[in-house]
This record gives sequence, C-alpha cells and structure tokens, in this order.
Amino acid sequence: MITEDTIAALATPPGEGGIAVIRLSGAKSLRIARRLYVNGKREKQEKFEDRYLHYGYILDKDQNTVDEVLLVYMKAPKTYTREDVVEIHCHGGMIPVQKIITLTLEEGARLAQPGEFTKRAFLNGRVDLAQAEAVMDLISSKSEDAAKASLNQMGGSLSRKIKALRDDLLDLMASIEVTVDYPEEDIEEMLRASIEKRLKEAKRECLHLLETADQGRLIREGLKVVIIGKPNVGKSSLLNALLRENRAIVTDIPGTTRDVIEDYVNIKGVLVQILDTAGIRETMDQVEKIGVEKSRELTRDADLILLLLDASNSLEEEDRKILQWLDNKRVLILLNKADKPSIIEEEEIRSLADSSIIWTSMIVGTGLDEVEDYIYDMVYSGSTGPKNPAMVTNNRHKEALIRGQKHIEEALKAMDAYMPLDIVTIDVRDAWEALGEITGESLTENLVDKIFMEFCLGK
Ligand SMILES: Nc1nc2c(ncn2[C@@H]2O[C@H](COP(=O)(O)OP(=O)(O)OP(=O)(O)O)[C@@H](O)[C@H]2O)c(=O)[nH]1
Ligand SMILES: [Mg+2]
Repeated sequence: MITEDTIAALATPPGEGGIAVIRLSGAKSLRIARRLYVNGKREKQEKFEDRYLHYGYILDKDQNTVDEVLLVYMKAPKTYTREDVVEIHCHGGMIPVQKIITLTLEEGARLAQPGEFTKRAFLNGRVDLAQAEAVMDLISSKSEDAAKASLNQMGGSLSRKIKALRDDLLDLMASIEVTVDYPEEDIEEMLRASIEKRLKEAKRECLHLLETADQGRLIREGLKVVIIGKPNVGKSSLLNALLRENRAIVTDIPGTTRDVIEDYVNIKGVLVQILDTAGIRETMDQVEKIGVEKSRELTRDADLILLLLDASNSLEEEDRKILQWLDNKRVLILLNKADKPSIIEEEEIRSLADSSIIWTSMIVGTGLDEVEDYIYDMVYSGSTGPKNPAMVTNNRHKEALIRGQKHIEEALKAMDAYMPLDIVTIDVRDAWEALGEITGESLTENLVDKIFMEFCLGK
C-alpha cells in the first residue's frame, strides 16, 4: 500500500505521566523530525541513525524550546506499520504533547484515526486481521490468561490454522475443477471419495476450533457469576469472602442489599465478575421489588449462578420457586451457615435440582476453596491452564467459523446427494470465503475500516 499521508498521534494514554510518546508513521516522518528536532547542542540534524535514541529538543517555529525529548527514527520496512516511523518521547503533560502534535500537523502530518497504525500494519501485510485484533485484545486483557491467549493469536497461532484450512479448501476446488474439465467416470469416483474425506477433515478442524471458543470467551471476557438467594442467607458475605474485602454491607436484617453490587476478582488466573444481588422474596417494598426484578434479570446472561440456601433452616416455598426458575441454568448450590446446626435436607434439594452442592460457612470460611475450584474448572475443565494455543477468543472469528463450517456441511450434503461436483465447489468456495474473513483476506474495505475504528487512538 502506498499511503501519501503521514499520520501522528499520542501513543500513550492522555493525561499526566512521566513521559508521553508521540508516534508518526509515513513517508514524511523523517522530514518532520528534521524540521522540529535539534540535538543536545541545539544543532539541526539531517541524519538520524536507524533505531537509535537521539537526545535533544523540539523547537517551535520561533525556535523556542517546547520540550526536551528523546527521538527514535525507525526506517521502513522493519517497523510496526512497515512505513518510516518516528517516535518522540516527551514529558507526559498535556501541554508539551499538544504542542508537539500540533507542530507535526503543521509540518504536514495528519491526526491518525483510531487503530490506524495497526490498520497500516495490516494493509501493508505485516500482520493479518486476526493478529491485528489480537493486539487490541492484548491491550485490553484483564487477566494473565487472556493476555497469553492474545499473545498466541498475535504470533499467528490461529491464523496458521485458518490458513492451512483455507489452503486445503482451495486445493479441493482446484482438483474439482480439473475433473469437471476431464470427466472420466472412474477418476470422478476416486476423486469423490477423497473430496469427501477431506471435507470431513475440514469440518472436524472447524468444530475443533469452535470448541475452543467458549473457553476463549471465558478467558477473554471473564466469567459472570451471579449470587442469588433469599434475604439474609449470606450472599453479601460470600461476595466479600471471594473479594477478600468488605465490599458489601452485611447485617442480620433481611433485605440489606437492595441494588446490585459488582466487582472483579482474579480466581487462580480466571477473571471473574461477581454480582451480589438483592435477596429474592415476595415483597411489598417498592425499592426492594425493583431489586428483586433486577436479580432475576441478571441470572439470564450469567455464566454461573451461585444459589445460596440457609442450611440452618428448612427449605421454604421461596427457595423451591427460585430453584424452579433456575432450571436449565448452570447453578452451583451453596448450603450456607454450615457452622450452625443443620436443618436443611440435602436429599430434598438433590431431588429438586441436579446441580452440584457445596456446604459453606462464611463465618468459618469453609467451602470457599471448593467454590473457587469449581469456577476454575468451569473454564479449564480440569486441565491445568490454557493448553491449545490456537484458541478462538473473538466473537467475529467465532461467527465466521460457524458459517465456514456450515458451508462445508452443505458441501458434504451435496456430495451425499451425489450432486455434480461443480455444485459442490460452490459451497466449498463459500466456506473458503467465510474463513478468509478471520484473517481479513476476504473482507470488504468497509468492514475492515469498521473493525479498526473500534481500536484505541494511537494504536
Ligand atoms: N452463622 C453464620 N452466619 C452467617 C453466615 N453467612 C452469613 N451470615 C450472617 O447472616 C447475616 C446476613 O448476611 P448477609 O451476607 O448480609 O446476607 P444477604 O444474603 O446478603 O442478605 P440480604 O442482602 O438482606 O439479601 C449476617 O448477620 C451474617 O453475618 C454463615 O455462614 N454462618
Ligand atoms: Mg446482601
């Protein structure tokens, strides 16, 4: 790609800081550096060594010092964007930053759009779309495992799998084309068998990648865990115990929590969003009523519901009702207040729900380890950390994979129905196209633009 314009943006977060980095990319970068920069002896500098930190000053038009800086020039094509890149490290205040950016604009740069540096890296072929998206994911990752998954994807782990899959499909299409041109029956028979086998393999690979998507999403976005139960059973105490801080108010008055309280906690590397809710009961209190309604709503898109029951009391009608409307959801039942004489009957609960049950006490601290293990296992199903480096963590990728897999399925159906091979090849091509959207090879310019607009400024 030959871009005429040179872009400039603040690459570090806006605000006050030790230093700020202003990045320039494009053919005019070096010229702009020459115009604005003087070295430590306040001399103009023509030649900038590649990848060398130069010490000096940025001067404005009247030769007044704007800031003392470090400047690095990175010569194309071995740069992030594959274009000439200049980074100016100035002091991290808004005034020097704004002044320097304005000066670069006056010298012919234009302000970069969000994600434009990475977009150039993509358009210039340094990374594919999945890798570019991984950069953003890495920046926004909130747990170590999420960062690890992004790094893998940035390194091309997913892209390589997709590329292999697409190469295979392309190869298939080529061999179909050959037979269509030379229709000889026995050759076609042989080919049909091999096409079918290869399509099945491709389908398996798609499904295999899709299997990683659920885990991928949980690793990236974290697990949404909602605590519910009747008033006073110890929901807020559980929240506090998991967070290891007194985040929510705990009292022995039923109905203490009226609004949703949420926070994030890292459980063995798994990012977990925990929500404590208002106790569920039939209530005349208007405020509480809204709270109860909210609790119900939250359970709808929860990954896990922690249902607390008071073990020192017998099961009540309200508990049964809650159990009923939680049917079909992933629920872990906690029999809390296990430090008190227990009255609740585990057998009865087992007959009402097939969820796992853990006895807990928030006062003594029992059962908490088990709760944490359960959450961890939900993500890693007993394995020790993320194993598959090629993991689908992005919804856009998942959706393209589903479509690709469906087209392969269609192709297989067409094979089954003994349709002519040039009909089969249409589905194969559709699958190939769908998968190409992941790496960006078969995406329209508009869609590519849209994806990069979601990036942050300066990246
Ligand atoms: N003995 C005993 N008391 C507990 C336990 N867990 C919580 N409690 C007590 O039960 C009372 C209610 O606890 P909360 O955590 O406020 O209960 P909640 O479910 O959030 O209540 P609401 O917000 O009113 O719905 C407090 O007095 C807690 O100290 C436990 O495991 N054992
Ligand atoms: Mg509470």
